[in-house]
Amino acid sequence: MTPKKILLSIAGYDPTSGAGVSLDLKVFQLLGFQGMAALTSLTSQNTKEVRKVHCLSPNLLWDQYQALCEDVSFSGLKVGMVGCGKNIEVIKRILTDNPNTPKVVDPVFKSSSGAWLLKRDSIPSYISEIKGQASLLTPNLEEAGMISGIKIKNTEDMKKAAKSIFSISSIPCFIKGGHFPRQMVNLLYDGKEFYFFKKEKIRKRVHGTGCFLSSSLLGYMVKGNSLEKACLLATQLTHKAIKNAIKIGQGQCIIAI
Ligand code: PXL
Repeated sequence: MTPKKILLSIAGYDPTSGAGVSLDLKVFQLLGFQGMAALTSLTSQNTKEVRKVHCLSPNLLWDQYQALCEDVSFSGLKVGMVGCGKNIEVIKRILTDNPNTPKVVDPVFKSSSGAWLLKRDSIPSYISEIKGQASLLTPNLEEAGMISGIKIKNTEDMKKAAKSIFSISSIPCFIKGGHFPRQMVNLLYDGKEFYFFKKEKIRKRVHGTGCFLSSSLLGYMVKGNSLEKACLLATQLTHKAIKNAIKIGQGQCIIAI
């Protein structure tokens, strides 16, 4: 039996398992990988609201990473919620420690229920610290707007924002456009070309769709797909997951896999 490839999620813990490391681990498993995780933060939340973010210390994050990487090698890395500005430097160290590994950075700034998951004033330093150190950045429309300073209302604005994010970060950019009111369109900009990925809009409030899209993207990249093909496959899988999402509590639906 060939050993399973290992993917590492560096992210926060959501006790509902609707987002964060526990969702990432499920997505990695779904795609045939062994998932491992290093926690940046714990949250207190339910399907209705995020009540509190408890950021873990940079030393603890580094310790978790060190223990794993002294033992196993990772075929891919995903960074989700950083938790607080003081973890940015360790995240950068982990990314630079894995120069030839596919790395997806999901710049998670806010929860779908509106809570800040990384303070606004840490955003510019986060992007400049990780400059050139990942294979793909996966902001949603609001995050892409915050990074680029462009208010995104349509697909032309999306292109401008993707170009600007690439020039700021030196990282290819996949903007998740699930939050447009009338259409669902994602955009990849690899530094040369734009690729759009469209699906019909599903009118459902689902938690964790951004995490799902980014971790499935990493999985498809590590399976050897081109960036464009990985974006297509991840868009399709996420669409299916949203269709199948269930209302398990009193708030948003969660992806049940
Ligand atoms: O969906 C963004 C997100 C990511 N990671 C964690 C979260 C959330 C949103 O609540 O709690 C841990």
